[in-house]
Amino acid sequence: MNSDYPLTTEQIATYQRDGFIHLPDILSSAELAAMREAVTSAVREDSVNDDPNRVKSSYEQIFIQKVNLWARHQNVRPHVLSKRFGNIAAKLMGTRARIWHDQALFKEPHTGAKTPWHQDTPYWPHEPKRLQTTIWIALRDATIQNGCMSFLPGTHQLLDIEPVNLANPQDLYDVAPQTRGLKPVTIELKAGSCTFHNGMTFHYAGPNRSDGMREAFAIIYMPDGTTYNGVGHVVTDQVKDTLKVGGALDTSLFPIVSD
Ligand SMILES: O=C(O)CCC(=O)C(=O)O
Repeated sequence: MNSDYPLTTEQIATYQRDGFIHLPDILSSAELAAMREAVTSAVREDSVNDDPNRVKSSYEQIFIQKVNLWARHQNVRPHVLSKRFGNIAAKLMGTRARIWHDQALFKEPHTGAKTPWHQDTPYWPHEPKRLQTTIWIALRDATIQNGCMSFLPGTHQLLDIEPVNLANPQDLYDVAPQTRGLKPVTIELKAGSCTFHNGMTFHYAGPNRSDGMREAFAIIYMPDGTTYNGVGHVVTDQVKDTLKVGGALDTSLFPIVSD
């Protein structure tokens, strides 16, 4: 997991122009099998107390989301701390990369709802917000039928848009009229392949209309030097006492993962 993935200067330029990139075969089949096993076991363990018969909120209907697995599950750690991914994130951002958090995103068969168009970074207690990047790894093939992702090219340049409420989404053209006329790029992924997207790029995933779980694992990176602005977030709220508003997010929960 620490061997380098060759990234060309064209790929870096494409990412910086569009705000996302598709990188095929980021994992060997053995690495994919190990990651799938680690992540699916962690999701299973973290779900033991969830009542399967509860009425799900509209947010919970989008996906099963388990955050920061690496901090609780030994088997997930090496995947999240992977230098291969961290070095790609650093090259795309143009700075050293720290982990912000990871998340399993499992869209349930038939019932998994669409993930509305949104940007990510506005939800995060970070300053500045321009470069954060997410690797979204397909643990099973991600297809149009089971809810693969789509991106709006160039929208990472839109820095002042009101955050979309994922539970009760506003119309994309109301929050970001500048996106009218842009053509979404939909990317189906083979298991073991990934996309990277800038946290400001508008993205979307369709509902899961298939018989199988859409299993994805995302690792989110922030540039070294990103500071904490004190806004509430599930990752930082748990360690609030160790953080200073205006101070760098540089504790052991946010390790450097690039050379
Ligand atoms: O997995 C999904 O449906 C959406 C993922 C997403 O929004 C993200 O990784 O930022």
